[in-house]
Amino acid sequence: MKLSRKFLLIGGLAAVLALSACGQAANKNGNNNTSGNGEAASVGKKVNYQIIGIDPGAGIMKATDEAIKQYDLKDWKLVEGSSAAMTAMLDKSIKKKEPIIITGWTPHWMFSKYDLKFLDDPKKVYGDAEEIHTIARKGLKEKQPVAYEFLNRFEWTSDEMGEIMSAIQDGKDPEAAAKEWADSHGDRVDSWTKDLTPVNGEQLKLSYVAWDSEIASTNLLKYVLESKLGYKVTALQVEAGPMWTGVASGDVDAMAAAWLPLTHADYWAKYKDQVEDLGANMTGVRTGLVVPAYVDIKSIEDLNK
Ligand code: PBE
Repeated sequence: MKLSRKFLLIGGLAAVLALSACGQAANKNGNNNTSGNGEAASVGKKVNYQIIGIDPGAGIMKATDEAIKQYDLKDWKLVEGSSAAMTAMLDKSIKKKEPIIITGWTPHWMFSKYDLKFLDDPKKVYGDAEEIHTIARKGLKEKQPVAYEFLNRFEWTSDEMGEIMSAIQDGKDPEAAAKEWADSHGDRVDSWTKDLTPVNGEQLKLSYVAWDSEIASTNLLKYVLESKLGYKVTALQVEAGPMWTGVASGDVDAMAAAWLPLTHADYWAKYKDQVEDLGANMTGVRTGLVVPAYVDIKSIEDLNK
């Protein structure tokens, strides 16, 4: 009887000590802004431990699942949606100056419209600098040599893409924005189409996903193929999986939306033998977790607090 009471007492004392140690640690973190820990905990709570994602087929969704594993973000959920829904939520949060965590990438107009930052990714789950590649169906070179050569030459910069993206964001129809850009950048268009003899209304199919970056590039390709090279182009807006399978099966002639080596690594591994890689049309692109600059955390590691 006496003995067990003593144990209870000791046990109780240990619990009190442990609790007070916890309390101290919490206070310390809460008061210490430079550590970011207290801030991170409240950011998690404020955003309901949700990362706002996009369409489930996007490579960035797979990378974010991986980030949740590798950074041990057990409490966190990745929310599926679309690019448009994600940017709408971003806009709403920024207007209220509330925290939000999204899956983001550059080039994207959101970085010129808002003050945003990528969270550091010390484990490099989102890779290093990525490239956007143009991918053609096998046999396009023989069947449509003019389109093939144009697509093979096509490469531009993220600033150039940004001009079309911002025009679309400002309310311009994507086809009109692409036309306006091409018409005012004749030298760039010439560098891709020089000495190519236009065809006579032949059909060409491109596939793309409704990611803002790819809406810009695909509309530009369609406009140049039609206005300079005589093609009749169908731009099929699909999900990421069908975008790849379309080219692999030969139903689609090409797409300019392959983010490599990491973002679309799974698709590439699956289809690389059934497609032709025409190389990078843009270099130095990036994906990751993005927050408004006023959110006081720095790294994905800060989410695990
Ligand atoms: N993105 C934009 C795509 C590729 C282009 C980064 C959202 C993705 O994650 O698959």
